[in-house]
Amino acid sequence: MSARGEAPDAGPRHAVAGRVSGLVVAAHRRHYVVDVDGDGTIECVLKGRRMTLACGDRVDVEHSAATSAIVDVLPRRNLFYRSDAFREKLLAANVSQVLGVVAPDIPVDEHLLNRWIIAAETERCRFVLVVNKADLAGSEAFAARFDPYARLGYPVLRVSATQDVSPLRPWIASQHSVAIGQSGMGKSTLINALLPDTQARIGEISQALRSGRHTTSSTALYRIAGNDGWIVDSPGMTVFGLAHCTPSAIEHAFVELRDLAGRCRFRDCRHDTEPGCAVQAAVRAGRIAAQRVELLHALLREARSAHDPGR
Ligand SMILES: Nc1nc2c(ncn2[C@@H]2O[C@H](COP(=O)(O)OP(=O)(O)OP(=O)(O)O)[C@@H](O)[C@H]2O)c(=O)[nH]1
Ligand SMILES: [Mg+2]
Ligand SMILES: [Zn+2]
Repeated sequence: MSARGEAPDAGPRHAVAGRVSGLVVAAHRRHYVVDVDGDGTIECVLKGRRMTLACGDRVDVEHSAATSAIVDVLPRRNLFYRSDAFREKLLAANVSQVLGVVAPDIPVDEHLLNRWIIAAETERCRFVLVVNKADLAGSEAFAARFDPYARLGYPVLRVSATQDVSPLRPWIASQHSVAIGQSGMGKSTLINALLPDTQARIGEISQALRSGRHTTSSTALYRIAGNDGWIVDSPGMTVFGLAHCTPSAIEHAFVELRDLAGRCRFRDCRHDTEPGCAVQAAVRAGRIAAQRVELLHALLREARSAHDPGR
């Protein structure tokens, strides 16, 4: 990886030439760091323009003293990413759990948070909301704001990356997690606290010296010692496009609507003003949040125009 300090320290370099397999642990544009299972790391380029890789991908590398190239990618369980009409931003591959991180000192974009949940559901990942900076004044009242997400079934964990991350520990063991959130919520600090041995690998300090800001600029994967779990740190985001999700995938990602599937009078009900709509009936009865149904409509409008622009 280029020495711009954006990738974590690659650690001891894998020494033996030949074909080896490993795990992508850092990704920045088309440069990657591959962790050769327990035997050092290799900085690689990716040959061929068709593939794009993410942290968490398992790959084969053709390694020599002169160059190292990724020549094959193993099939993925899933790919967690965001997208708009123009491009895709890969966050991690083979993910089992998405950790959405919020904190009381930065205005939370709840629309964004809901998009993370939809993206996690569509990739069949568990979504956990991490309410960080529990040490700050007002944190308890702030955390209460997320009770509706707990009622939907999403774990809401209150932690302090600087004082106590123990409530989060049992949730990350043996999981393949990706931490996402707006900038400054404490994703990198949380990972440092959870995995102290890997602290040196977080490329924050050199970066802070360069720009004066502690911000993550590319994704990086950190293994959990003692099990096969890992956590991916990702750069802070302000948008999360779901252009890759079909309307039906989006509808299915709303957990509270699953029980109502097929209950509307019309099979093609858009849950808007149609008579006999079970979703609107549940909103009137207070069983479903009107805000979530508004979000559903906004996302469906977006998805319909992305997947069928003529409509
Ligand atoms: N008081 C307090 N401060 C915290 C806590 N966690 C993180 N911080 C501070 O919040 C700031 C941002 O933390 P980072 O870990 O860099 O945040 P990030 O989410 O990784 O940000 P990006 O990389 O820009 O996306 C830093 O100054 C941290 O020291 C916490 O639990 N309590
Ligand atoms: Mg960070
Ligand atoms: Zn309906």
